[in-house]
Amino acid sequence: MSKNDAFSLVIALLGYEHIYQSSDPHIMLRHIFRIKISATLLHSPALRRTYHSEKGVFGYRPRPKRQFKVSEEVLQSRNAQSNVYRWVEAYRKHGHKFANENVKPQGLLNAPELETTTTTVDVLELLLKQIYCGNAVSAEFAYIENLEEREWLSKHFEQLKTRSVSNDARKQIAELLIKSQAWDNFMAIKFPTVKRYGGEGAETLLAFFWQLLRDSIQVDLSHIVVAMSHRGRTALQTIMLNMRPAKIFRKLKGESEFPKDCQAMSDVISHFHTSEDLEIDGKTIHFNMVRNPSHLESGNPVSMGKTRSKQQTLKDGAFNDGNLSMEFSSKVLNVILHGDAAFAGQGVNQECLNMAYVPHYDVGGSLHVLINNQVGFTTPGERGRSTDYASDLAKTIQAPVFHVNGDDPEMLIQVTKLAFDYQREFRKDVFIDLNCFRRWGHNELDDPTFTNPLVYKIIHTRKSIPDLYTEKLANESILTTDEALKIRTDYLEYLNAELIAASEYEPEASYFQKQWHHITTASSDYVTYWDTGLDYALLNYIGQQSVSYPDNFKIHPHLRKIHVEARRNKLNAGEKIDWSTAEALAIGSLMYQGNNVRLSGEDVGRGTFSHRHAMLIDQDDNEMYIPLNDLKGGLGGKLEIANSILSEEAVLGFEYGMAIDNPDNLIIWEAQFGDFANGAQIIIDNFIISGETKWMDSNALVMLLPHGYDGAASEHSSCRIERFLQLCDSKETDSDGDHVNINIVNPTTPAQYYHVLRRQVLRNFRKPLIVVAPKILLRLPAATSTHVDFQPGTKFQNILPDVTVQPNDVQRVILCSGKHYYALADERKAQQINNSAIIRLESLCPFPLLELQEQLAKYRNAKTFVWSQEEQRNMGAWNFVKPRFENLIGKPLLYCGRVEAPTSATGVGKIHKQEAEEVVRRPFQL
Ligand SMILES: Cc1ncc(C[n+]2csc(CCOP(=O)(O)OP(=O)(O)O)c2C)c(N)n1
Ligand SMILES: [Mg+2]
Repeated sequence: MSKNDAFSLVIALLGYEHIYQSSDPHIMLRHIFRIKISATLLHSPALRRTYHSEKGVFGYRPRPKRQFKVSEEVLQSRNAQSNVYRWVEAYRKHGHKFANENVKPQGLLNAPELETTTTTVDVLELLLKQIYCGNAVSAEFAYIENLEEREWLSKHFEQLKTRSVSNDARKQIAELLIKSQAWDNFMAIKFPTVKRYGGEGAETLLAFFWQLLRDSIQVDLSHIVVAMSHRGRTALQTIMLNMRPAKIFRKLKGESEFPKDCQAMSDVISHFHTSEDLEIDGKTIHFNMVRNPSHLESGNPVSMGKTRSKQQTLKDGAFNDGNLSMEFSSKVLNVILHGDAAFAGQGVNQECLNMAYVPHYDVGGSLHVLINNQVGFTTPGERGRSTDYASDLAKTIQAPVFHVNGDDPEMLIQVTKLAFDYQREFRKDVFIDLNCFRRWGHNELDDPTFTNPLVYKIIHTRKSIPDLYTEKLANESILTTDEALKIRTDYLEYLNAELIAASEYEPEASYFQKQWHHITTASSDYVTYWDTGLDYALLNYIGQQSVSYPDNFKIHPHLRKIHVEARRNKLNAGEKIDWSTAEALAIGSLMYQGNNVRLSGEDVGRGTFSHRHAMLIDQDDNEMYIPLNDLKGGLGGKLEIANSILSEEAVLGFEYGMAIDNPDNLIIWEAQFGDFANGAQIIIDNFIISGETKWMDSNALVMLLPHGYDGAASEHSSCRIERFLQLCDSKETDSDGDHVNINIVNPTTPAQYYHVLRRQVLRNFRKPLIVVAPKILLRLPAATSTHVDFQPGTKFQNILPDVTVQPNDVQRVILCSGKHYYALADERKAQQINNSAIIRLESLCPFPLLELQEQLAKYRNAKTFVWSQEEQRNMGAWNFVKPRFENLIGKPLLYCGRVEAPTSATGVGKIHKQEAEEVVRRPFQL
């Protein structure tokens, strides 16, 4: 092929042939470069995204752009030996396929790039084979784009096998492995029917934690936050994390893990959590292992959120207001342990990884370990995933993966150190894929040979990892067989003593301590009321600040009119205060009082309905500005605006993790439309709804769920109120107290919304809050408040009474909730009806019994009681309100609303209109 032909081919391949007619290849090349340069210009920071925060905003500082160059000398030598260099690179890329760290995924053994015909490179080949295709470890990082990282990884990985582990460390590791085996043996004998999800086959994991703790104290970390599923969890907790075995034994004898006077319903042993100060080589580090619900991997985002909350509380990393050059935490590390099947199978992992480097969700990289026993329940790898390795998802965020043979604890120690150092250096996620096995059936009670007979033939004839390792140390005269035996017998003796002690063991209260010390359990006997009003002068200042910006800030002209000036006028007049202003007043006033507020969800900064504008964007340079963070005076709370990735499960899990960590931060998550929350159902069911009851983990997480039938068809109309009502533990036959598991409100005025938000962190107890949030009320003139609704002495009202009717005239009482009220009120006015009262249930849970009784007592002549809703009969609050009304008020309640349907709203405009007219007309006619 001639030179010109070659260039023509390149041009054709690049798709430029329609532009380049020139026959001179050099001219063509210049054109190509010019095109590339202009494309680069388009990617300049100012134009890269629709908005950004290159200068940093609260909770975010841009990751630094590091300058990296391979030295001239190295480059020259690589150029001179380009074939050899390519060949070395091929080993770096493909070596893992031939490494023998354990069973290889099928179909990997192919890499012609590794072949060579020269003999002069024999020594090099040997070395490369040893490093990249060895027995105990292999690495994948060739897909990482960043050259500096690749260079760093090859350098450090190539030195890995030259490092050694001290004999003292080896003895300590052997002790951990022996204890781990003894723990599982003891449990098998004493509690043969318990599903313990033993660590047998993966005992090496303890070596990971041994090294992790030592690395962590070396760099002065103060906290490690860990998510971990069932496998080997209790062994780790009892052997390394100071959990008294008596606590587990007591539980297995049918008692609670909580003190006697505690109401918690509690959980199984493989879900126990740890919050413990560990002493390591004279230093203290706090180890927090988050709860592990049965839904595998769902605790991962929770641990990320908890990590970030701790970073915030410690004013660490981007939260450090003194050291403005700090981007990353220096104090708190997130560690996540996965099962192989669950890691590949559960979508929340993709969401978590996708979130890893996103501003306001970045925890500075997590350290991951896959406990890869190469089976999930009965499912082998090739039926459990489409990828070669169980860890392949890691590649989506270019995280390096180290595959380690679980038979080699010393290699795991080296790799742990390498992974830790990488995480510290680049503050990115990194994975250790611990190839191991599972000695018994999934939960020890079932028989693995039904489905995996051949593998289990091998497993049942091979020695255990602890036995192999102690034999090795005995052969090297580092730990004698007698010493190993003594470790085991001493430990079994200790476990026996703990078993006896279990009947006397009294668990200590581990809740409402440290940062939670001022929080208490809510009363189950009564509902409390909280004065959440404030002087209007202060609110006016806060409101004005919420739409202020620096002189040189170029605001969007339309926004200046409809948002900034409109809000200023409303505040000055003290009336017609709308929803988003009330929200700003609630958030700003909490900040003024010292609470941090975090608002997270898709597009929350602007707001789905373009009503919030809590962040403003400079029209000249795309920079973001958050007015409330420049509040003067007050106690300095900050607002974090976290525009999230398009995920519900991981993001809500993250926010829950933040909310259980610090009771003084108000964490608000907003769904784009209410029923998108169903993508986070696992987080809702297993954590938010039940976390306090199971685990004594209170939280005041707020979920804003836009709801309301407005012709936008099924998914956008309903937040599925009925589901949340089904999930709450409000009583059907008795009055509720503050102790209900969640608060569900459907506020109809901005002031009500303001009070209910403020109440969240001003009370002395914490409850998750579900807000059935508005769409049309955001701008409905009737749905506005005046300054008196915010003044001291005002509070959230569980019911909004009817103040327009003469009580004695009332023959019909219509109960409703939410925006439907305004349609009913309009209809009553249009029909000139004066014998019907309309009562708004603003709180659904707790059910506002007292207030309802009080209101109904006013209407002595009322004979008809109607529940009116716009939702279908099998949806909305009807099925919740009916039994409570009839049981507790003692009168029959009639239904008025849409008929039963499998979907929440029609997609046909005309039908929607007919239905909408019908649901407001009929309550007055029944
Ligand atoms: C979300 C979810 N789906 C299903 C299950 C039921 N289940 C429990 S353990 C398990 C297998 C897990 O395999 P793996 O992740 O490899 O962990 P291993 O038990 O092998 O350590 C399954 C399917 C579950 N707990 N959670
Ligand atoms: Mg597994």
